[in-house]
Amino acid sequence: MKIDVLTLFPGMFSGPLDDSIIKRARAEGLLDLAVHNLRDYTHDRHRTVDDKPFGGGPGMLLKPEPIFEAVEHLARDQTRVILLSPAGRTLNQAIARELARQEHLLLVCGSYEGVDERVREALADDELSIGDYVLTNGALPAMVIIEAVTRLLPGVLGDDQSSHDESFSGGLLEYPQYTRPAEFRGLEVPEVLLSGNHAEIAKWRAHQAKKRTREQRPDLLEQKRRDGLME
Ligand code: 9D3
Repeated sequence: MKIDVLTLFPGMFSGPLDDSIIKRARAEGLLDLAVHNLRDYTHDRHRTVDDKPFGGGPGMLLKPEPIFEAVEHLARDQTRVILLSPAGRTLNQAIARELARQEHLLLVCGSYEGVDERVREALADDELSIGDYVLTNGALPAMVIIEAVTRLLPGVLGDDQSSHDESFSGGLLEYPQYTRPAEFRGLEVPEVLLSGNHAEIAKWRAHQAKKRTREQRPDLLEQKRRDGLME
């Protein structure tokens, strides 16, 4: 897969993408990633990327010309152009899986100022947020998407991990897990896990997963009910 990123902060991308699974995916040619500075698509002496909103109001907006020029330069027929903004659909595992099937992603990072609406109207195939909190720009969200998508590309992770994901995507949080020692600073591993009784262990895990989901993420149980996956 090819991923291009368009950002005002290309420097933020060195480090996170040079490590771990993304580093390996790039080295093995499974991921071709390039980060582009939006200012390189300006033509004036000050490399201007923003301007005041028509109609007034606080702050500035990313102006359309540099973004249009950059996208027209970088996009091909198969490209999915994704605008990152707090007003987008919220990223989830289903969206990550869909993005992982694309040939080419072009991630356009928003900035605190917001973008001229014509970018949305005429350029973006999709608008994504990573959650309901305010960041200063779309660079970290772009890296989150790159990470979530890259680990789903064929050959990046072992089969083990992929099948494990499927069960998480089944809609519950994970059950509690323990490793040695069986007692640590007076904290004990639940007896059933040491019992060797695999039927009992499976029952315990299912119960714990459901309890944890009810306590931490009741919205996931509600979603399963709506999807008709329960009882
Ligand atoms: C001033 C009103 N703001 C709307 C809440 C405008 C605004 C705030 C922050 C516009 C852009 C930004 C910068 N954030 C992103 O570009 C962004 C983001 C985010 O802040 N949270 C979660 N996901 C994303 S994806 C891009």
